[in-house]
Amino acid sequence: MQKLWSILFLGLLVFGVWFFYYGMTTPGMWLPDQASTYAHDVDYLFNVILWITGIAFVLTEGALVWFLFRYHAAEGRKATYIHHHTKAEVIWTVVPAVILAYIAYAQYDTWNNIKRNPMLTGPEQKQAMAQIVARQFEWRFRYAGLDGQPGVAGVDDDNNGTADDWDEWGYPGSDDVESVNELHVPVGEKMVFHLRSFDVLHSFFVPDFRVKQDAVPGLVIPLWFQVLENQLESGQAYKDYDLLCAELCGWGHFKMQGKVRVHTADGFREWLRETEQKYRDPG
Ligand SMILES: [Cu+2]
Repeated sequence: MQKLWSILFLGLLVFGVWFFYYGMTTPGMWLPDQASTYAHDVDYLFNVILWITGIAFVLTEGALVWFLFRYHAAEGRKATYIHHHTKAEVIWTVVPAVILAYIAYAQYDTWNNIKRNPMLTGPEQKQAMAQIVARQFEWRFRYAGLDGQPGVAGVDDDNNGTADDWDEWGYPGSDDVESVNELHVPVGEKMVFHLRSFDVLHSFFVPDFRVKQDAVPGLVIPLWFQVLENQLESGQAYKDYDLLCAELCGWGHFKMQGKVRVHTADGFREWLRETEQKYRDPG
């Protein structure tokens, strides 16, 4: 019976490793395109952690199989109960501690670049291109417009990341525009966004960009990304990417999906101009 179990667990080990190998080597089954500047760094960390956990899985599962196979009860032996083993305890404390310390060290630059970039906070912060408002169950985007200034240029230009930056939306003289479930951005530019929630927790998730950020009611959370120039082939006007909500936010969570349309730099400005024109002259 123990032999059967050891074969079963060995099968799980072999299947698990094969399944990962199959996924990694089959086009379209593994990670999505690396479409943003930091996608590569995020994937590197993902792979580092996958290898560490993968090796731990093979070792522990292998040990399980070996012990099942080698020490079965049929021989009439009793298990030994060991109460205290300093050497073993030191090993299983130090090894994970070293691994965790390494992961903390390895992710530091990437985390800093994505979450604590000077573009987002402090004196060097960059003007947000748009505000993203998540609500049950849609995404709403308000763009600062061609003047790069939410509301009316010259009025409340502090860009301090609070809601009031966007309160002048629709004021006379403002060139801000809005879109729903379709975020328009230019290729190759560093862009900052202010993420807010209208009601509950949501999560702004663009898999190809490796962007995932919770939207929290009451907070204005800055985020940034830069789409790689090579995403648009020459002559291509735009390309669409999936946008999802990655936080279970209610019954309609499943339909809280949209797209990010990446334009050429000129095409994006043209879109802003055209959309603003429609606002001014709806007929
Ligand atoms: Cu949601």
